[in-house]
Amino acid sequence: MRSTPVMSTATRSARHGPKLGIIAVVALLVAACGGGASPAPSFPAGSVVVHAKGLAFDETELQVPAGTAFSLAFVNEDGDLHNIAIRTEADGKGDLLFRFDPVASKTIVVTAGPIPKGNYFFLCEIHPSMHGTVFAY
Ligand SMILES: [Cu+2]
Repeated sequence: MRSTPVMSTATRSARHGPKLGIIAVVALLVAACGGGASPAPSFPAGSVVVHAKGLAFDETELQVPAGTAFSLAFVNEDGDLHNIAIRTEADGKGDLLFRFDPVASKTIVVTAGPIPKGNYFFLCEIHPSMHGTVFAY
């Protein structure tokens, strides 16, 4: 049963290789754009993923590993500049533990930490109304 479809696929690939290649690329693009809820699969394993859209973060609580560097993937779907700064106190106060420069309409992956175990606060430095809590544990 199984050998018949496999053989016919192989035969089609041989005859229409380039065409199938184009179809595969289109399928990947659709997969990348579709859904929206699930993070893109291209980020490093274990990445903390944050989206910014409509002047809001999609996460208000970030759980990050304490005492070790981690990968932070930031997807800014807005044309507005956004960034993330992690501080020891809310409202942009306290010590600055981490930040990256604002980006617009862009996805970046940065290395953050190490941050000691504890509870912290993150915000967009341009739009302080975009904020949330960081749990390093
Ligand atoms: Cu912002």
